[in-house]
Amino acid sequence: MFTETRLAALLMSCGAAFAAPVDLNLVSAKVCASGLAAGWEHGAFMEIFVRGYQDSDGDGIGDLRGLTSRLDYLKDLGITGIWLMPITASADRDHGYATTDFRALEPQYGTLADFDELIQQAHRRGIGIIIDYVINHSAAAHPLFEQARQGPANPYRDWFVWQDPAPTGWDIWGKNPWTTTPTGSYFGTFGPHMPDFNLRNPAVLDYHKSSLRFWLNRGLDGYRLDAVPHLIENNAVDWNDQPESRRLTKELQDLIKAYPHRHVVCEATANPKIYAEPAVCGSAFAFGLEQQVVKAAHGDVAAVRAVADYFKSAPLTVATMLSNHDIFAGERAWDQFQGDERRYKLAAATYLLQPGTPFIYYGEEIGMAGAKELPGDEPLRAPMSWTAEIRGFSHGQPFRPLSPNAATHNAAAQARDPGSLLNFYKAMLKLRNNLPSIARGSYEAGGSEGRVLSFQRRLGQEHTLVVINYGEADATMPLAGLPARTRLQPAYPNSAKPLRSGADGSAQVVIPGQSVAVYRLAR
Ligand SMILES: [Ca+2]
Ligand SMILES: [Ca+2]
Repeated sequence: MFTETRLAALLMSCGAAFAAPVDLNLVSAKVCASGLAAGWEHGAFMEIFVRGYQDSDGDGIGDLRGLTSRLDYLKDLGITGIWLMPITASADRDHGYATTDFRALEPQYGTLADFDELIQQAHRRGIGIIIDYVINHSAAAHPLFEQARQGPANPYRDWFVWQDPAPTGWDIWGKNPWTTTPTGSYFGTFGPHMPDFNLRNPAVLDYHKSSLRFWLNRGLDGYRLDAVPHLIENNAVDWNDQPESRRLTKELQDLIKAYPHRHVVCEATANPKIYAEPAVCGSAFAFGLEQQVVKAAHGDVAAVRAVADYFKSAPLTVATMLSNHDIFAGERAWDQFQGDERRYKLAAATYLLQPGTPFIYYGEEIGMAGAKELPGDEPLRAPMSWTAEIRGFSHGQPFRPLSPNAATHNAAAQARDPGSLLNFYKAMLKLRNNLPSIARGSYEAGGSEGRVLSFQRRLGQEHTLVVINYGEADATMPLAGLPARTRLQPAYPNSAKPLRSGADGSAQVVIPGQSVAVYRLAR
């Protein structure tokens, strides 16, 4: 039974260091306070790879203390949320998706005290932190899997998916997901190094739920749930996005949101629009949209139309992006635009002004290029280019070489240049943070005319109009569906001329080539 003292202690404990082990069966979930105001999750997020962000102790590896020291940069940029790629202990010692302990930090990243300090300092700046959680699989080096592979009699055998002999007919992205060992065959959607958990086993699910609570109880603001359409498989044909996986995702969303002001976003490549619905995950990355945005910024007329139409059928709760840490979502934006900053800015404006929660990939805001000579997807995860030299990231030998354009495109140089990508991102985020209709309003009158896109956003009395011309030539865009005889005041850029709608709610805007304009409608 809760006494007021007990309640007060619990409220205080969120985000503070714990003196004693946490009760993993906490009924207290509903009273664990948030360090953030309601609605914080509608701001822009930064996706951060801790290993590549900021090294604080000279070992060449980014860490939590380093990240904490960069929170002022993120706040100044206008970021209100951070997604950390896995920070739990991993076997890969790189991206971190091969987990070896779901309740311990990657030792190279720091201590639980560092984690608590990061959460506190972020909250002090109005920034929330969500972390990656990989429920589908562990590393093959996870102690529980090492137990399971000892044989059918091991108590943890049924924590993973075993068959003997391996079934036939399976093909996941061109590969057989079954791996044969001397004691039987196990299933791994993403390969032999990442065995899938048996999420039909209630003990496994309880273990993961407790692990999710472990971090929430410390004051964490939510999760990015990895690969959720792969949680549960039925057979060689019915393995992707099964009804059981959707139901389980909803269960996890409910657990997390039982804590106040927590946020959940899912990686669900199979069906982002469905997973973004409240009935499944509540938010999911809008995979596919990023390709259309890049094409539109290159002037592809069909893509401009696709971008105009996207939010006519997508929930406004999707998470948008230009690219991320996975190569299937494209190269770093710099490489996709071959350094064409005008097109780069148009793409950024598109997803930062449209609905959805935008996730900026660290370094994107300064035009960081991929380190192309590296193998696999490593080019996407170079150390952040804080300055022209590596010293901005680490005083030691960095774990990976700097991005090839760090000499010109680094945070320090970009901050000094008024026309830089960094200052453009800042201007777009300022619009988002100052105009609630842009951050969380409706999507109305979305349309395109050739290479020009326009749409309106509305929240309560606030009403905004966004026009983006992806073409190189100036263009005249006819507008309809505006309130009659209303003045449209430029919100961006300051040099734009005010507009006025006619008695029939129409207007015309002349928009220079490769530019963006935002207007506020007078009440
Ligand atoms: Ca370090
Ligand atoms: Ca699975």
